[in-house]
Amino acid sequence: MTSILILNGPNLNLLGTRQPEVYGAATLEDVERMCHDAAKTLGMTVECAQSNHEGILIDQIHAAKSSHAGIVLNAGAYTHTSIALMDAIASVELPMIEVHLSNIHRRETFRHKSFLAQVALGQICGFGAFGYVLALQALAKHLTTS
Ligand code: CA2
Repeated sequence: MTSILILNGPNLNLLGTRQPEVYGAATLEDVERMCHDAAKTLGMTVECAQSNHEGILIDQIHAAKSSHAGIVLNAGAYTHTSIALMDAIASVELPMIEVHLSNIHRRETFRHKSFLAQVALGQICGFGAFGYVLALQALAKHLTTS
């Protein structure tokens, strides 16, 4: 069965504990449960991981090459800074969809730049936790038509 890696970056382990007006009320556990449920409906499976460390995220992206057909990535603030994560995604040549809970384009200008967008199949932002479900739907469609 097609497997997708759901990878969350720094501070996203704090979801649901603070700033619900920005990131919603769902916890990371809620988000991961939504992903498992959505994947089941789409005939896929997901593995969920989160790290606050850039190098660990890079290792997880490298490891995905041998076990996953695609990646849903919310790299948190590394989105706006990390050429290393961009290179890691480019190196594995897996379809990646960039997800953000908030609409990064309506926020501070430093959040408008994404180093990941240029190696992403697409970007989904502003729909809260539902964005992960949309990303899984888009990956399912991509993987069956490409
Ligand atoms: O909107 C998103 O999903 C972000 O990737 C979230 C990042 C932010 O740096 C990006 O610009 C946009 C921050 C995640 C922090 O998450 C927290 C959640 C609850 C409490 C504190 C932080």
